[in-house]
Amino acid sequence: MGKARPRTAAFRTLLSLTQRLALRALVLPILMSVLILPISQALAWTITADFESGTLGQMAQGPTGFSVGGGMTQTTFDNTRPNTGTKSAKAFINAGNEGWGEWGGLFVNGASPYFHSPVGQGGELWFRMYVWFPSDWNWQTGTYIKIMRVLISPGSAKISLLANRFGGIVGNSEVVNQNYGSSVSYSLGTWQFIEMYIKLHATPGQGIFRAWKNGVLVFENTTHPTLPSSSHSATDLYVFSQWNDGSPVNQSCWIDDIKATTFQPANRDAQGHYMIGAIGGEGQAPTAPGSLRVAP
Ligand SMILES: [Ca+2]
Repeated sequence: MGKARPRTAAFRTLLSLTQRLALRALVLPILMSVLILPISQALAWTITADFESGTLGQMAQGPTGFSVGGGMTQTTFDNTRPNTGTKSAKAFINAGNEGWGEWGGLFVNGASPYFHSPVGQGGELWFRMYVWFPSDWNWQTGTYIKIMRVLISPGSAKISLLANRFGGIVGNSEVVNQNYGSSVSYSLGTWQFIEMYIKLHATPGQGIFRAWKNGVLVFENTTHPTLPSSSHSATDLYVFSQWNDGSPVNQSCWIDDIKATTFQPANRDAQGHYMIGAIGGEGQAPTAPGSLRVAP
């Protein structure tokens, strides 16, 4: 971090006093924030994806999109319905398809361009996205539709936000084979932001799983473990990925402004729980789209 300030005398002379003061104002708080990070957050990171820099019609992966190799074939950079900027990702699913490899995308642990690290016992993970489902969206399914997921490794267990066939928000943990119901549905015909939070812990009473819609708590569970063992960790993040029993019709939705972080956000919900919340209100130092901010 200290290298952020130019060191050569020649360079210093190019900086006006005002510029130096501005640099100091920027760098000092960052240094201080790193120094006071607890050891458990030593590898804290933030991922952001706003889909602004990709090629229209191409798979929505790479800088500003999903991980390289984590894109899905029918989910592309699109400029017809941005939440912010001029682009978002249009996620198409074919009638009769479950959408795997087609609908959504992954942030893969250790993969370019993010290289985010696993989140283990005692760690906390926030994961938010904006999503727009059209007003004639058809939720039909015999079971559930995956919306946002966190992979627990090693193994294949996931902690997820699902949709039921009425468009209701349902939580699910494959760690403890539990569903968490809610009285809240995904909205149609408007942008909404959906967020999940997991405190990762293998001890009952120490793990936490929460979800919000538009910054309002949808459900929480504080009694079930969120890891199978203390040596497991959260690794990959999924958007969509599988429509159990297949989509009833050809249909597209849009996603934008994904943010995932292990830094404690400044925002809180009405109950006082920390959350990322709405874009622009995250209360953290800005992070460039597609970047990964890692504290040493
Ligand atoms: Ca965007």
